[in-house]
Amino acid sequence: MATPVKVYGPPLSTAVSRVLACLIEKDVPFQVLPVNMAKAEHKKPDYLKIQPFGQVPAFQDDSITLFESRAISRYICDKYASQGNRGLYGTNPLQKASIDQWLEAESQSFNPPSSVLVFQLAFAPRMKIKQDEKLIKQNEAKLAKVLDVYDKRLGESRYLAGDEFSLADLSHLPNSGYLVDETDKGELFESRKNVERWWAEISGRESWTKVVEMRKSPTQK
Ligand SMILES: N[C@@H](CCC(=O)N[C@@H](CS)C(=O)NCC(=O)O)C(=O)O
Repeated sequence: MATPVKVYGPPLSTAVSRVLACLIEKDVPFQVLPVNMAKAEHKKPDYLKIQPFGQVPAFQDDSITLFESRAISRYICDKYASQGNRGLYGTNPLQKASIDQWLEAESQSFNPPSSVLVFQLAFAPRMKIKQDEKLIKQNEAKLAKVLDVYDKRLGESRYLAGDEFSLADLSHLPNSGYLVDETDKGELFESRKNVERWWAEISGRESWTKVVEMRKSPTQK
């Protein structure tokens, strides 16, 4: 049996869970290696050798180590193209271009406001950090504008990059999951009928429910 790939970091992290959902979609055996962020293990010299920015996740497959969750996910799709969900990153240049376009939209337009909201509303209270109301308001308004664009797009096609679920949709799961399940901002999704339909479809995927389950395990935090 092939050696499992290694993912360093807790499934509670949005970026780690993006990679885990991708591995599960692609049926790639993996091992999650704990990085104790409370003890700043992600800033220690040994860890910085594989993730020089001191963040999670880091990833290892045979002799290659990678960081950046979206780059890792693209690698997994290309390296394991013939197994699991084969269309996850498209099967021709046209599909790939559309998936890349929406992956960029996720990373450049959706992620900035949504990650601020996730930190402020879901993580800051757990970490006993004071919330910044002004920042929350500003980023809610930014995210609303992004979701207006998504709502229009999702009125034209079932998923962001076309009629099939793809890496572009998957990449939205981690931040959206926290916003809908653990904050009072789920209304941003529910008030837009196409976004609401899309969210119900993508969040119900077996790969994502498995990642959410992994977060509940005390050894995986
Ligand atoms: N763009 C990076 C972001 C990674 C990231 O922000 N990771 C967070 C956890 S979700 C982290 O390690 N935060 C701790 C820190 O920055 O010190 C990726 O997608 O992999």
